[in-house]
Amino acid sequence: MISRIDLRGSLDDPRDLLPRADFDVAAALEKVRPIAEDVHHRGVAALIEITERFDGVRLESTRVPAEQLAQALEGLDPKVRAALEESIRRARLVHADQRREEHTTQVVPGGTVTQRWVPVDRVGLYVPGGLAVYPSSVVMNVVPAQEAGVRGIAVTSPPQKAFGGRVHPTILAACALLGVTEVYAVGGAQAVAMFALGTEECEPVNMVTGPGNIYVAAAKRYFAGRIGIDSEAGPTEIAVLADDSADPVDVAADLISQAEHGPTSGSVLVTDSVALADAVEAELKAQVARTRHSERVAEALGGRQSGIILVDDLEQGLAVVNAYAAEHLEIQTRDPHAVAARVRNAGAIFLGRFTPVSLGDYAAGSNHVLPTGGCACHSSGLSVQTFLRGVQVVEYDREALAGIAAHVVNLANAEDLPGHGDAIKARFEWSVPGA
Ligand code: HSO
Ligand code: ZN
Repeated sequence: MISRIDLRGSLDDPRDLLPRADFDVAAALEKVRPIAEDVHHRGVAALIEITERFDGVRLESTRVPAEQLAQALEGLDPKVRAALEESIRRARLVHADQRREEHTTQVVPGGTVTQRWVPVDRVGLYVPGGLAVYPSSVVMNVVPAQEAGVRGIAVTSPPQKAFGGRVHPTILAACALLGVTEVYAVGGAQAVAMFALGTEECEPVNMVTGPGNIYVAAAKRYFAGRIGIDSEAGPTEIAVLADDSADPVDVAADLISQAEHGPTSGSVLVTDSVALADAVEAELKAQVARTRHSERVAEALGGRQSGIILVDDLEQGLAVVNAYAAEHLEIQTRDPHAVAARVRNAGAIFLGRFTPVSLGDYAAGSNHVLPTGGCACHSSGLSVQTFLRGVQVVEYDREALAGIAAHVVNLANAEDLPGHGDAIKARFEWSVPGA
């Protein structure tokens, strides 16, 4: 059911041999363009029509009324409420620690550069619907934005036909628990267009974050530049780097846990132990048969984006996981710390037997909005930093400027931009010794 890729003895660059999902954002851009244009020209009327077409729901308004948020919180199962509250508490602890302090560097006496960190003014946070509902993603989007000090926070999520055309009540309840009052019942590319362009019912935002389907990713790419975005999220993936000390039952359960997101999710085991590979494969068969979403799990595990990769040793295993740059990387080896210290590319790393990815999905305190599809080699998961802009405040007094004036004038001349040099000379009666 899951394919095997044997890299033992191979000296090739593992990059081209790795299992990877097809996620052609560029192709989806074509579908996004008319949606973006329609929302641009017709605003809410376009959103209502597009939502009817794609979600089968006729909205009266795109904005979720305050009473619906209150009702959802009232109706929330107390066990789910307690779990969400604990998830929020832990996420706040971690994200509050990511805040950055203003820092001043004295470059020379009288010359300073201060690095300030300023939150984005207004953000639009996307919470996916689809095969599952993700109240946990409300927490993972909202908490870092709040801890960064973002003042305007709007959340959007697709309306659900099965819930009377409303946003899923647990998502609404999560918003209410977090104190978010501005919520929209719009999904897909049209939601990103709504945030980027603004409508009669929604002020435009400066930044959109959060995972979504390929059309959400394409819409983020379409509007990037006009607005800030986080990385384009593709299907979820997990890689497990394991030696013969790993428990095949745990490993199989963890591979299934992320395959459960949908048929395009990627689950990859990298191991130097054939015995473990055999045992995990047998366990997968047994566990997939009894897991609730066995059909989509089987499809995900059997897809070209999943596989068991055999390597000679952990050294080669590290080369493989660094090339793969997994969204989630579990290390199930005898000395996970030593191995983790050598991982360069991963969205998040989960160490040892008692740190499964699903802990991180809900309540480790870490963020679960992470770079997928190999983007972990250049991007980070959501954090307070995502929502901060660095602004440098520069101040030199007369002596400090005099001390560097000749160098600036000479560099300006070297670039044939003498007006730049003149702006320095003007401060010193047009005479700068050494220039
Ligand atoms: N594994 C997903 C997040 C998630 N899992 C939400 C369950 N709920 C992407 O990191
Ligand atoms: Zn998950």
